Amino acid sequence: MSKRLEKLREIMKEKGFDALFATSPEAHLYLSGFANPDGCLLVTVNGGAYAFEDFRYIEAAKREINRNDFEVIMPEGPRKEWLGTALSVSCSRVVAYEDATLTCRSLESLKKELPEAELVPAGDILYSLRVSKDESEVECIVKAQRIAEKSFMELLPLINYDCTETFVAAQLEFLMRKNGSEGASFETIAVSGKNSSSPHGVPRNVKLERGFLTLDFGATVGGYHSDMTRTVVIGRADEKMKHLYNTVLDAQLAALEAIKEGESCFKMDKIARDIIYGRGYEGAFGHALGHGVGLEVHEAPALSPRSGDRNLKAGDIVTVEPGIYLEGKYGCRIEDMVYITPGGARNLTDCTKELIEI
Ligand SMILES: [Mn+2]
Repeated sequence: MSKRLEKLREIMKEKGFDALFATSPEAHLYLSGFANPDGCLLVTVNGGAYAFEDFRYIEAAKREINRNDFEVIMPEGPRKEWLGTALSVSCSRVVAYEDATLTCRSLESLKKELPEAELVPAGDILYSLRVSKDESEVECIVKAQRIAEKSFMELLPLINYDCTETFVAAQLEFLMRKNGSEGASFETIAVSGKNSSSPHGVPRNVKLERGFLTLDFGATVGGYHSDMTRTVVIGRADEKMKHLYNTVLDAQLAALEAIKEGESCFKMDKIARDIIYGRGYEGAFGHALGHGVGLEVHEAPALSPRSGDRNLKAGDIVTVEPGIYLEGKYGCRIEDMVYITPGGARNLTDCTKELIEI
């Protein structure tokens, strides 16, 4: 049995779940190793595990899913029949559902279809497994990151004053696909001039403004995301812009220097925040220092003032992305991804942070 299923069943036993009905694309990929956004899985404690795949996916599912772990089934007829049968043959009464992603409407249908089952929220059970990345997952994320970096370097010579923000975003996404990405990790951010003061600004169909150009983007490999941000300058940076850029960079380098297994997530945020606020930018860093990255581009743990007593653990992959945003003027952010290792940390990002003027 796969380690993931083994661990999942252990936690299910502890929680008193007889079965987990997994409906999110992330859970499907994580547990079965096969991507089907419309498939669903039933993992039982006392019986087997089932992967329900429709006609569009069944051939690939049979090829790619480990049959020692899952019985691969193309369901026919109404769900209450095939799901109900799987539950009754495994004597499953307490059935956990993915409350983080299942819609209210789907839950109501499930309740009607499975009147014998006690439906309970799965809570963090899958997230707690997913947070620690194994070697194969790190490999996917590193591959995605290399694609993103290569694409960024290929993009730079293509940027000129006639480019629009939407063109720059599209070009970067094209380069990532060309270099082997399955898709963009999220809507690519390419914001220039005044638009760069919005941390998650939307690219406009207007020519690049002089000043900062912030590019926040990621590639995906094997369903795993990368995430990076670089800020370059269109034209020349004046002294104030250089001061701001160097403050963001110093804040990031200080956090990167400190980050390692056992350190507190809160403290990592504070190290960067203190530098930024201490140099005259009080209140201008309005988001968290970082977040976990994996099958979703934002997952646990957060490096934030609200991280509580969560400490970094070996296996975590987190971003370190301080920024400074001056309303009505401009903004700047620099983001790397870090893998927390036993006793240390490894920066997964390999890309220049020198101030680039275009
Ligand atoms: Mn990020």
